[in-house]
Amino acid sequence: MNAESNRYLLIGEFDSFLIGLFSRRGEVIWVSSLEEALNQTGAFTAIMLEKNKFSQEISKELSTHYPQTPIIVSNGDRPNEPPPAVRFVPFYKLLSEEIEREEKLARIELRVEELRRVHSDAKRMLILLHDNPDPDSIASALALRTLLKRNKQTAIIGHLGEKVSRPENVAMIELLEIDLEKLVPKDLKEFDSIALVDVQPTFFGNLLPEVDTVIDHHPPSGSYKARFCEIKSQEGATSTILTCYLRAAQVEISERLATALLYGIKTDTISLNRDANPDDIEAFTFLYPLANLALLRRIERAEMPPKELKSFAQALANYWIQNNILFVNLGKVEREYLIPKMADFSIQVKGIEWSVAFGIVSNTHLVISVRNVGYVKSAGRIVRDLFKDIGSAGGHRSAAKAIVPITRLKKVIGSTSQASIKKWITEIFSRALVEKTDSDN
Ligand SMILES: [Mn+2]
Repeated sequence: MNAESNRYLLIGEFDSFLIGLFSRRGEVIWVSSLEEALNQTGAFTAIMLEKNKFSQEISKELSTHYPQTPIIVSNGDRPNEPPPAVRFVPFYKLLSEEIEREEKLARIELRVEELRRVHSDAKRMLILLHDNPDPDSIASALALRTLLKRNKQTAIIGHLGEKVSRPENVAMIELLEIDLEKLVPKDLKEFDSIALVDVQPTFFGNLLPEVDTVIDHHPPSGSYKARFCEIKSQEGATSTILTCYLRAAQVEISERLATALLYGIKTDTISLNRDANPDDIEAFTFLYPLANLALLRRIERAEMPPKELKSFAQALANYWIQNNILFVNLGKVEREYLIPKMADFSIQVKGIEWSVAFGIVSNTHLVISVRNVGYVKSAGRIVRDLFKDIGSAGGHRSAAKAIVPITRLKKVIGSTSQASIKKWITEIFSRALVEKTDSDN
């Protein structure tokens, strides 16, 4: 937000340096009473209320008068039943960058109130997902249900597609005890309101010209009517949007919900590598300590079906070694975790210093996992040097990973055939690792 457009309404006794601080961020209107505050014209970025001025009544009057304006109470203790969109911020935070975060959260909280109003009259609502429910959509639905203070009787999570079959998604549904209903189009009439998460109405053709809510991170698609619409295509996952909502509304996030949301962000951003922005990272960092990581590992390492075991074994049988680097090409894989698993396995081979396992995930990305024995060059630095300009890459000393979109790969090596990928990977790693070793000595 730029300083010229910021306007702050400060009510009460504030220290002059606090006033000074706010003047640097925008225009400050400083008043001492509620009457004066209600006499102002124009809109405000935020209202700062000194703690002695706060009461439920005053905040109610202010939010009626300035309906779209966050209210921040300085140094106030949070009452047991705080009014919506009022935040209680310790004094020191008013002096720091955190005040901008608090303002942002307060603005989001106003959006949450709007969203809650849209569904407040519905006895039984539907949270509808796309036809192939994935972790991001399922987690977002759970989060929306929690945000709207509903349960599985009053908010049904459903989809119109086939039965979920992808092993991790099945594991997620089972281990987190998620009730997902398979519906047919005529069922849609049975609900008092409909919210779409991680998808937009146009996905369903002409079936849903009008819905109550749309929350999605895909680019805006076509035209439709929605009473509440939040499309944030800059976010890597819908789970990020909902995590932000839950935080802003200060809703307690259970371990189960945190695990689901963390997994949703992780899968949609390929572990924060694809299309992840600072909001995704912030949501991820916030959820991480709340989630059950043991459970998450069980979901991610959902049983390996025999078909996968076979392709794993076949890929391994065709390994090749060059300059003490063991390479394995997994070809097209459905589940990304097979690639790091293969790299981990291959580094155990005697005499090998590096292992490089790679494969194409969801037909869209080449994923490369690199391991080393630890006393050589940093794996993280090697992959960053090799891939930072054409994809995302990172890691630490002995383990690293790179992701290259197939479209970029095609531009770089001129083809996306298995043979050319294999040749390219072998060449660039051999060159980089031999060169690096030489320049070390
Ligand atoms: Mn998504």
